[in-house]
Amino acid sequence: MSRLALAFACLVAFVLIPGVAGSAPARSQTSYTDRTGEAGRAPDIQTIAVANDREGATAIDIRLANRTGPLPAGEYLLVYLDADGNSASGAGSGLDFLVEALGAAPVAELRIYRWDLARREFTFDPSFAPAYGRDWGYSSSGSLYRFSFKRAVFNLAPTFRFVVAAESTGTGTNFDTDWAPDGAAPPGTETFSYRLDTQPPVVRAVASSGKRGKTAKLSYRVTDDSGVTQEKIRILRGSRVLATVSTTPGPATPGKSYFVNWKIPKSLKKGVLRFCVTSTDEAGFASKASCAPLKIT
Ligand SMILES: [Ca+2]
Ligand SMILES: [Ca+2]
Ligand SMILES: [Ca+2]
Repeated sequence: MSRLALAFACLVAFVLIPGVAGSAPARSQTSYTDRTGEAGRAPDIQTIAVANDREGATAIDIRLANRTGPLPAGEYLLVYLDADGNSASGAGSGLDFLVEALGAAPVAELRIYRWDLARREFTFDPSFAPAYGRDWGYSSSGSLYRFSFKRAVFNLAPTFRFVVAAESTGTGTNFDTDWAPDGAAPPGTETFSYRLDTQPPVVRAVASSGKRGKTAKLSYRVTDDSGVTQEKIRILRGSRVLATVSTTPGPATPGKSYFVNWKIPKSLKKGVLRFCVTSTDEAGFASKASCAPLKIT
């Protein structure tokens, strides 16, 4: 599968022709969708996007279909976390923590609750409060509402699960709630699952060849725990970089071969060059370089 070239730098006046076939859509995060129009008076969850960086800082971005700006008083956004990824610990389907943002424009009130096995309820845990703003936080921008936290705050398992709820209080105990996923509504058992990107990609360049004046396919294999990477390919004679090709983010599927196109200048001498591939994922991890011969005929 060809990789789309993002940009190129051209040294010694070489011409680069980026690969054009089989482009993959860029993906910066894992996205989840919820129905709209089913929330009653509650904030209506439309999409949720989760991403993490290489320090383990994780963001859950909730897009609401029917709200913009800070939530008003009486409305809540709730994120339940199955932090240990173990359905046997925690409430219901295994939910260990509850992060609550209570709308009270312009500044929301934030609280973290921990599942209390003895009391069979989520109990406010004030020990999280001092780290607010440093290790975890909440913000909103337009119709996007973000919960963010470092992995260590909840000791997140590599694959953790979560549920989002949006609530609006009516009179007395009269709540409207939008659950995502729908099947999480009590006594539901459904959750979303997110796999943290914790490992750098592994890339292997594969010996390639091409004729002068023609387009060479520079081949490689790449895998990553996120499934999405982008590559930088350098073409070298000795230690001298003749050209560089970069790709846009695309799938990194085990067992698949990828390539970028490089137009070999007619003036290039026959012989064996080298090309080296490095891969980065969207969390910011970088692979070691892998190099292979590039035979010019
Ligand atoms: Ca919804
Ligand atoms: Ca659990
Ligand atoms: Ca990774």
